[in-house]
Amino acid sequence: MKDLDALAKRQDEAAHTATAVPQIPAEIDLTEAEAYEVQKRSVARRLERGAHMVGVKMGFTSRAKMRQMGVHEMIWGHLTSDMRVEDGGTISRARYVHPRAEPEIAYVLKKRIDGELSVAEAMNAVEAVAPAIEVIDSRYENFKFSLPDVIADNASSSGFVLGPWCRPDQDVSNLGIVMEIDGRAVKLGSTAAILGHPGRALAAASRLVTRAGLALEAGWVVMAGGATEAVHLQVGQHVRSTVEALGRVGFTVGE
Ligand code: OOG
Ligand code: MG
Repeated sequence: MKDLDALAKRQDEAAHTATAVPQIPAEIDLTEAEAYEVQKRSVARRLERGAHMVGVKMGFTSRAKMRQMGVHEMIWGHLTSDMRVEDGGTISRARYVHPRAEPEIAYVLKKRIDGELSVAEAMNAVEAVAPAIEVIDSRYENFKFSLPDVIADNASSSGFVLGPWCRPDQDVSNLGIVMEIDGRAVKLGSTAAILGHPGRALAAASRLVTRAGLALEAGWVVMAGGATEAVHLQVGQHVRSTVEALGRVGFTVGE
């Protein structure tokens, strides 16, 4: 018998205490479905401490991300209220194991999505779109993981920053992105890197998340996935991402 509860507790404690853990032993041979069950149970422990669900994140929706991490399948994770970082705010480096930042865009939903939608249908459910940065932090040593490992670890998600909300009826298929650290451009990209159109990440969320038995609720945020590779973060850095036509979003890394 695989002890999914024990794995959930281990992943939750690793995240909660910012302590790296070894990868899940290969002998356990965790399936993808079991890994999502571990993710769900580990997030449930966080919800018991008082956080609430605010959305989902998609992962590995761009080739740059797949290549950087060596994982070639789309994944998703839960976003909880305690992960939200204010735009212009400061994160505490001490609360993470080895944080990285990646430029994304985020959607907020005006309608509940409880089944698989086409891109056009999914975009109809969108209230607004915003430039966003995800702070990822694998709880595994050396930021190394297999597909089931990263799924069990809530898809490395640990923080998200949302910029200004913009009208949803503009074309977001190919907007330039510049991510800067301390005013120096470190990553250049385009929203087109996200599955050719970031709306596809939302359609994919409707498929994968509802298949897992969870609906996407009105008011929830959906992060479309990193458009470029993620960059390591260090104390004192100021990170900013600017998305053409949408605006900018940023934060500072404190101790
Ligand atoms: C896994 C999470 C992937 C994305 O945007 O592609 C992700 C990781 O890279 O650690 O968040
Ligand atoms: Mg991401």
